[in-house]
Amino acid sequence: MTFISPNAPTAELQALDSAHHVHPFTHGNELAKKGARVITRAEGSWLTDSEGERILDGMAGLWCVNVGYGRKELAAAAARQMEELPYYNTFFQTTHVPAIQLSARLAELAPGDLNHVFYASSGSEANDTNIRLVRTYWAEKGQPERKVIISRWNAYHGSSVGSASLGGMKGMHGQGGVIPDVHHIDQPHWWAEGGDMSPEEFGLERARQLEAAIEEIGPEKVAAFIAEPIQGAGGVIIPPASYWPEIQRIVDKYGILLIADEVICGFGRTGNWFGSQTMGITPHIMTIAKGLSSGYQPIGGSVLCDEVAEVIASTEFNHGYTYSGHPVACAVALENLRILDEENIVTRVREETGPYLKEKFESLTDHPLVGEAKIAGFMGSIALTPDKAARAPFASEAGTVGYICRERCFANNLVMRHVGDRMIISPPLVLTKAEIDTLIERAWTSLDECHAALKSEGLMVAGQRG
Ligand code: PXG
Repeated sequence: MTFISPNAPTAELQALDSAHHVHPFTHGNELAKKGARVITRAEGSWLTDSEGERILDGMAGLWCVNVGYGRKELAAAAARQMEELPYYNTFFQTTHVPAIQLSARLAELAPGDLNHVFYASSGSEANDTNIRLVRTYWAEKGQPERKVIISRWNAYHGSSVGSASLGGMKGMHGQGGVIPDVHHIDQPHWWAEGGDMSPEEFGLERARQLEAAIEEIGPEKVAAFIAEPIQGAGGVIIPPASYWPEIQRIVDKYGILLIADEVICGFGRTGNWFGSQTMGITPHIMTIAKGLSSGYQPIGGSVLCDEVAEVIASTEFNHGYTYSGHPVACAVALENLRILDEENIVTRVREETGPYLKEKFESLTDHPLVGEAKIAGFMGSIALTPDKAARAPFASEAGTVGYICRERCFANNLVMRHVGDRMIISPPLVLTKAEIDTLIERAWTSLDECHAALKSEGLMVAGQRG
């Protein structure tokens, strides 16, 4: 057997990685030329790589490490549970204490009568659950023709074929196809698509596409509308204030189910326990994952309101995963929720560090490359533009400039992602004010360097607004 020391030289680790490891959402041959960055440790909001560099993690991993890295209580909760009961399933009329405890706690935390949890190991699995769940719900209510789920272009709901079909990422649809009976409407992305409308007019216009779609498909065929309270992977798109109230009105008018995908927005990210609270909406189902365990264990789920749970309970629900309600994952999630609560992390994001970050983050609009900087709680994005007044995109292929900016961030030891030519942050919720200052300083330096590179490469050229 090959023995690979964790302290092996970076180049050796990279060579083995590219020889045997297929990475998600990665062009394999390009990565092989460059070598992956090898992360070896992490503490608080800081990563360490195999070269010993300390990197500020402006993305909390993949939007998930809400309580920060290195929490020994979470390691201890996992170890305790592994010793006591490392695995048992929740099929066949069986349960265990961690699943009972976590479900009861989630019922307390979730708004309104969202009191029932079906577990999965990821957001993708949970959204696959939702597809079967809403169709079963309507079938049990005697309306089996209600199958269509309406979603939005540029939404992200997961990577399995079912959940990616709900999502609105065309690149994913193109590889492997989509399932039937999913319909997409446009996203409420005012900066890029709002034209000459005010944000409020545009928000209403986009919300009313839901009503038009329901009418076109036939209200008797529509099962549900799914959306992230704030789109995350699509580029942190905070909808105009007019959007969600109008969506809620339409959902109520037609009596369809509202699924709020809280995989990113949940567990404090927007300054409340759930993004639905921040946006003032009342979903029938919430998708959860990521911050539920702060990424320390793979766990997700669907949280159901009383009525949906009651209807589903009236039949045998032919659905489940080996790891639905995994005891170690549940124990870690429960401990994570205790930390979020007892250390007032959510309240701090809402009342203290969130407002501080907002002020600093919005000041990035003073930078010549930044068209807008929008943030809700601890999820924010900036639009890079060659012409602020025109809200113009770059003439170069979307993502060219964002990639250059992201590479500058990496070089300055800051993880800030790009989605097209939008830069996004979603840091651990424990980020301190001093670390917020560091994040903003590094972002500013990276923007300066990106700006200089664009000028020297002749890329400061405006294209046509979509
Ligand atoms: N819903 C939402 C809103 C998500 O953001 C999922 C579902 C799927 O969750 P799982 O656990 O199956 O990955 C997500 C995941 C990115 C990125 O690059 C975003 C996600 C996952 C991976 C990468 O922004 N979001």
